[in-house]
Amino acid sequence: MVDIDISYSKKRFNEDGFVILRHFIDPEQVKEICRRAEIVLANRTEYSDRYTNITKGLEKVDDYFEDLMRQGPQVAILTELLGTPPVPITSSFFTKNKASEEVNPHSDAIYGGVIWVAIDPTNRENGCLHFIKGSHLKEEEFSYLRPHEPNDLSSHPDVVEAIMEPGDIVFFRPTTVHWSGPNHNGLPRRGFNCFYTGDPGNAGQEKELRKHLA
Ligand SMILES: O=C(O)CCC(=O)C(=O)O
Ligand SMILES: [Fe+2]
Repeated sequence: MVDIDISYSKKRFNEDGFVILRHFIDPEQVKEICRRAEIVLANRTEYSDRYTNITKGLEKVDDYFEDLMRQGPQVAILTELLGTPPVPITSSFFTKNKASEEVNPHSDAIYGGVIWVAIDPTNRENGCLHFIKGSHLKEEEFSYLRPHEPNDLSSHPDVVEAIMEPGDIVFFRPTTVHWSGPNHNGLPRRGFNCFYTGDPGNAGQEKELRKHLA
């Protein structure tokens, strides 16, 4: 892990609704996440009706992911960013092999925080994440968005392309609007995500909500 300017990261997280930290997960751990997630994917028997490319609940299949959600290096940072210890809900793997596997603009939930770790280099060509800066402060304006409904926000003035290298991590507020476009060049684009709620009182509710969101 590299040196982190926590007050700058907090500022970005609070003002923009997300912050990217470079080289956060060390290469050996990125490989291990990928190796174990690929095993879960190879053995899965249940598929989401809407998405072929999202596998949730990795922690139910492999305790490694339960430990990583609870004790990984992201937990200390997220605690700082949220000002409260995050409550882990689920961890997921997002692949993107076909151009059709788009995740349309959406927000994830109301409370807590989300992390997404790049397993492969990701950019516009293979369908990187995009965020609308500051959208977490405009919940009403974006409340119509659903991950399965196309809405083109690509020319929004506050859009940011999250170009990332393996081991880079993005921390974002679940209310920050985000999406990922088509994979144009077919290069692998895998990401590991953990979703946390910030308020233990909401854990059950958020788990329910998370079932329906990307
Ligand atoms: O990786 C993707 O394509 C979408 C990720 C996402 O929606 C999330 O991490 O909440
Ligand atoms: Fe999402």
